[in-house]
Formats: sequence, structure tokens, C-alpha cells
Amino acid sequence: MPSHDMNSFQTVLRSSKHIIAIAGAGLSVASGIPTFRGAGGLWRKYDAMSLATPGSFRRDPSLVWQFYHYRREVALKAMPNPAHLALASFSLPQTRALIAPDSTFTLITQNVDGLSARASQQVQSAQPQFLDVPDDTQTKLLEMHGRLFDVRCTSAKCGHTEFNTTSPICASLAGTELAIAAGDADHAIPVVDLPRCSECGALARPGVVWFEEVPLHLDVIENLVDQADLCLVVGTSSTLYPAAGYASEVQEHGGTVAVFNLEHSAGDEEADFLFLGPCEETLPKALG
Ligand code: BJW
Ligand code: ZN
Repeated sequence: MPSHDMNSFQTVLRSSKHIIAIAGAGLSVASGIPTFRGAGGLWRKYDAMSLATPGSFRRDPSLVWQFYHYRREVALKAMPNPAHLALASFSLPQTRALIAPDSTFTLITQNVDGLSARASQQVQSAQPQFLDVPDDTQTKLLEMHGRLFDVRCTSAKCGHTEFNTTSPICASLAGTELAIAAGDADHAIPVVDLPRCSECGALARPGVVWFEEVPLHLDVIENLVDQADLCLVVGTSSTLYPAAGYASEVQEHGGTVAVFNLEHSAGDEEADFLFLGPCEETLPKALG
């Protein structure tokens, strides 16, 4: 049976040297971003799971772009919540020096909303500027399923990707977020009017990782998982591979796993510690 004891968790945290966190959609629920499965929202009548595939984009790029335009607009208006800020603060070496001395920390997020990066910027800009932190201890964040604001060329010859937070991303998508929000996207946009690559003019696509596509940073992540002696599993249903396999890998080589989830999930199977409840409440306590 996993422990629910916060003091015991903090004792383990204090002596851990290589800490990773695997985050999922539950991390952003308190920022108003719905989850994919389970508690916490779901994207209106549109099944993110069936739209998040290369086949859906080939069949209906207009609907897929309207869906991602809507999600870009939601993410642009959202703000990092106390769970993002707790992780971002824990990423600072000066914070960890007090809680987990001489440790490394990397946040591996499956989320594409950019809120963890924004939380890091927020937390870092609140630090006194005279603090000179060595480069290798700076915040480490790996967005393994890509980013909503990356826009990638579909031409294999080009492959140009750019970070683009323009709202709306193109004129033809303006206002379509209202129809998606109402669950009523029947407006077919001609492919020529969808976002195009700024380098070669081909159709562009959202720079996220869809089903059957290979997630990003896998080599770096595998090394981190191999070394980790503590793995925090935050707000994920732990059903999507390869991310769902990392906690058991850490446990297999003797590391500790602590799960922070609103409710019971597949992640409980690996949990040495289990903190049920909103992570925007449990994480700031655990890492505070
Ligand atoms: C709260 C909360 C609060 C609510 N506080 N908690 C076996 C091995 C490897 C792969 C496979 C395999 N079998 C099948 C596969 C393929 C597939 C897969 O895993 N399928 C499963 C259904 C089994 N995987 C893939 O296709 C991946 N690619 C791949 O495997 O390539 C092959 C390869 C791998 C490695 C090396 C070489 C080759 C790609 C997966 C891409 C996933 N893409 C998506 C969409 C991204 C773009 C977008 O956002 O639109 O990623 S799908 C979706 O699921 C999204 C998420 O990042 C991901 C995970 O979901 P997450 O984050 O866990 O969200 P939810 O909604 O499931 O859970 C939310 C949780 O929060 C719940 O538990 C709530 O209780 C909780 N919660 N409020 C705390 N306040
Ligand atoms: Zn191009």
C-alpha cells in the first residue's frame, strides 16, 4: 500500500539526488485547460483523442486546425497555477538547496500548453538579478509532446518549424474558436487559407506529437529515467506510452515514485507515495 504521509515523502525528497517529474493534463486543470480523459474537463464534443492523429489531419485539416486554434486561444488566456509555480520554483537550484540539497531536477511534461515554461519565466524573473546560477543547474523542462505554439511545415523536404503565438494564427481561423467552444464546427476552410509555412508556402500543422508519432527528447529522457532516484507523477492518467512506463522503470532500479493525482489512476500501481487531491494544493505543500 502506498504511503500518504507528507513528512515521510519530504524525508525521501531531502536525500534524493536525481529527481524527475512526469506531468500530464491534470497539472493545467486549475488554469482552465481541460484534460483528455478522466476528471477535469474534456474538450467539449470534440474527442481530442480522435483528432490528435496524423490520419485526422490528412482527412480534415480544416477541422483539426480549428480545434488547435481554439486550444491555442484557451492557452494564451490561461495563467500558470500554483502547481506549475511549485515545480518551477523547485527547478531553481537556490530553492532545491534548502529542500533537496545537491540534487538535479527535470520536469518532463506531456502538456503542450506552454504553461510550465511561462511559470519558469515568472519564477526566474522574481529572483534577484545578481544571483549568478551556473548554466547546468538552470531550469530543465522537456515538452515531450511538443508545443501548441510551434507551427511545423508538412513538407518533408522543408520541415521548417517556428514558434508563433499570433492570435489568430491566420485570418480564416478568426472567430472559429467560438463555434468549437459551442461544439458546432461545421465551417470548412479551404486548405489554401489554413496556416502555411513561412519558408516554402506548404500547408503547416500544429507542432505537437500525435498518436503513432515519436515523442521528442527521448534519448535525454531515457538517460534521466535511468538515473532517477525519485520520480514525481503529476496529473497524468499514466495510460499513454512511452510516458506511462517511466515510473515503473524508476522503481525497477530502486527509485521511489510519488503520485499526485485528483483520483486513483493507473499510476497508483507504482506509487510508493500517493497524494490524492488537486495537485495545485498537494504539490505546493510537498515541495514547499
Ligand atoms: C488531476 C487534476 C488535478 C485532473 N490535480 N490531477 C506500448 C508502448 C509504447 C507505445 C504504445 C504502446 N501501446 C500503444 C502505444 C502507442 C501510443 C499509446 O500509448 N497508446 C495507448 C492508448 C496505449 N503512443 C503513441 O502513439 C506515442 N508514440 C509512440 O509510442 O511512438 C512510438 C515510439 C515510442 C518510443 C520510441 C520510438 C517510437 C505518441 C503519443 C502522443 C500523445 N499525444 C497526445 C496529444 C498531444 C497533442 C495534443 O495535445 O493535442 O498527448 S494524446 C494525449 O494523451 C496528450 C497527452 O499528453 C497524453 C497523456 O494524457 P494525460 O496528460 O495523462 O491526460 P489525461 O487526460 O489522460 O489524464 C489527466 C489526469 O489528470 C487524470 O488522471 C485526472 O484524474 C488527473 N487530474 N485534474 C491532479 N487538479
Ligand atoms: Zn516549409
